[in-house]
Amino acid sequence: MSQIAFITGATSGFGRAAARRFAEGGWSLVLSGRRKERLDELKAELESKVPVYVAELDVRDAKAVQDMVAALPEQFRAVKALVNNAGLALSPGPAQGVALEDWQTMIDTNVTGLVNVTHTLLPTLLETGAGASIINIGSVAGQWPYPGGHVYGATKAFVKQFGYNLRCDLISTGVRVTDIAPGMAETEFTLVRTKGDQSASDKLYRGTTPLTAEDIAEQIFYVATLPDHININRLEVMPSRQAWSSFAVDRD
Ligand code: NDP
Ligand code: 8X3
Repeated sequence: MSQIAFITGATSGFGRAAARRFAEGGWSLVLSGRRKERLDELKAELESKVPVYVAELDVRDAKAVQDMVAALPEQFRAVKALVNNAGLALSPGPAQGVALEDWQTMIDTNVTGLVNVTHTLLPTLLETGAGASIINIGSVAGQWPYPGGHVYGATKAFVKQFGYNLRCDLISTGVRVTDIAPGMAETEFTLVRTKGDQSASDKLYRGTTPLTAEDIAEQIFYVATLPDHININRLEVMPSRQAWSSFAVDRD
């Protein structure tokens, strides 16, 4: 059985940590993202352990995704685990102040991008069959509304429901589908969300204990390496120092 993981958004955060975790587990890696120099650095770091193929890829571009998969060298073709991790949030303020372009970027990346990659790799995963996995990185924001969640949370709700619906169709194929839904985790996520405001990012994580990229990488690897007959449908993971809060009430 092939042991190849295909990870999108491997240049940072969960994706990069997952690449390291799969390498530790002896899996071959197909890694993508838009920042080529970071991909090259990661390849240099990991290729003494396992075979690594890297490709500069913007998941929003369906044709680029198809071309990249079609160009995979033979030894990297039989993908067993697809980790749909590439994604982002933008504009953490109220919906009424957000530029349309930011909503579109989130939809194009978190929804269209994830669909592009899944559609392109589905035939490969079906060929791999029993034990293959599609592991989608959703979010607590796909389940729980919060102020400033607007389109970001809605894209992650799509990720969750798309995965559940895929499971219905893939039931007899052996291909598993999981929505891993992290809560607060310290990565470059908030830096991206605030368009480069390092102090806002530092402030969000200060004085508490967020999840780390490695915590989520461990969950991704766990899901991918479970016995073939087990499908985790959704894994919601929060820091123990994060929880829900009360309903908001507008008062006079
Ligand atoms: P990072 O910003 O650290 O990493 C995001 C990754 O996504 C980068 O590797 C980036 O690569 C890639 N990416 C973004 N846009 C594109 C694109 N158009 N095409 C290809 N790759 C892209 O954040 P995280 O690691 O935290 O985020 C990973 C996933 O986890 C996202 O889907 C996010 O929504 C989700 N998540 C994050 C949480 C958190 O608190 N950190 C909690 C819950 C979910 P590059 O820029 O090089 O293209
Ligand atoms: C990112 C985590 O808590 O900002 O998906 O929604 S949170």
